[in-house]
Amino acid sequence: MTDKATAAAAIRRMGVETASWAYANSGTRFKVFPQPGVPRDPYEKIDDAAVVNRLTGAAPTVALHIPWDKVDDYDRLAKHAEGQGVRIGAINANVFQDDDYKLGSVCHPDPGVRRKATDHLLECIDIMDATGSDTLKLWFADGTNYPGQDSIRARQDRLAECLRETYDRLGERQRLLLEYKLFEPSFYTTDVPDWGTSYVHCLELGPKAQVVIDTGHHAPGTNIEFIVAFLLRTGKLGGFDFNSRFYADDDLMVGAADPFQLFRIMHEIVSADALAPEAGIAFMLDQCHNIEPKIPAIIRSVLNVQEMTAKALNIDSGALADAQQSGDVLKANEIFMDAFYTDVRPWLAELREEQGLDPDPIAAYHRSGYAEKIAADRVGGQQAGWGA
Ligand code: PSV
Ligand code: MN
Ligand code: MN
Repeated sequence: MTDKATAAAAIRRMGVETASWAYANSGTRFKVFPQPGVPRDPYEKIDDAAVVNRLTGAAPTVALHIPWDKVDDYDRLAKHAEGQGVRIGAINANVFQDDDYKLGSVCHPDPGVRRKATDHLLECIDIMDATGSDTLKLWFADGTNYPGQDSIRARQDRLAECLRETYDRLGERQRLLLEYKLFEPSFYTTDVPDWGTSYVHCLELGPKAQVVIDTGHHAPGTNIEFIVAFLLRTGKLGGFDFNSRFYADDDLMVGAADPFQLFRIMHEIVSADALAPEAGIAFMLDQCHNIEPKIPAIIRSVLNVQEMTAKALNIDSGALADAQQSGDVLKANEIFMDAFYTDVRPWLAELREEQGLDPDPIAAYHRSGYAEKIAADRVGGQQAGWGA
């Protein structure tokens, strides 16, 4: 078991990255229900992210999505973030919303479309340079809908070529994270459908390329913590897009559908000593708050990650190792479950008070008047995906 002081220090240092698009209006393909007070531009998204960080003390960075967060002056945007006490996190590229991308982007059969897509990825690295971001996050909607539609193998070659050009443009302290997703929007083949495909491309590219695990992007029943353990062991885990799923890419709040899974994932992180920021694992949220108010939902998500991490830190690792070594299956499982069932919320509330934070960040948000203020000030808030 990590001693209390060490566990407290680990929790205090852990940062959860929130996503700019989660502060904007979102919905399903059936309906977007607009909410009062949502940001009208990237500056206001950063303002909301800063509120989450101030209340939780645990969300120091915010991811951008280009071109949804396109601005004229990225240096100014980064300075605005800094002034609000947060930093720009991963830059998410978007090569899925133009008409040109109907048959794919970096895997498209037309070299002209691949050029356009790759140029966008390079532009995202320029934005990293301007904002101080060290992470390029790539998710490709590429794939096919019908057998015979395109060559599966040629598409892999095209992907590798575009990734190579992008990788070679990365600066010394920059990296690329390649995200996989089982299906959707393509339904027959997806060009990066699983961690294995992502892993092999990252391996070919080099040390600055790593896999990002979006917890919602797997087949039902997939053992995600196994993937976490495997990638950690090989130094190829770059981070997470956390969210919850009941069916597919539901993008619900992390820890809502299956807190036990989140605990198991965080146990792999803790036991591999990969929690500290120096380990380079990005704990990002990739969620959409379609019916619940966004800022409190994001606060709740940050707290859920914190809670399952605290439980993982609470595992009696010495006793667990002994039980494992002696083959005491029941004891090992009991130790594991004990930590999961132990309520760490009072301890986390104490920690917050020690940091000068409100022990209940959601109640503090409701008391702050911020929701009323933005509802009055901001008229015509953006939809996630605006301008793209
Ligand atoms: C689409 O599934 C997706 O949710 C991916 O997870 C990306 O990370 C995100 O959109 C933003 O592009
Ligand atoms: Mn994602
Ligand atoms: Mn997704």
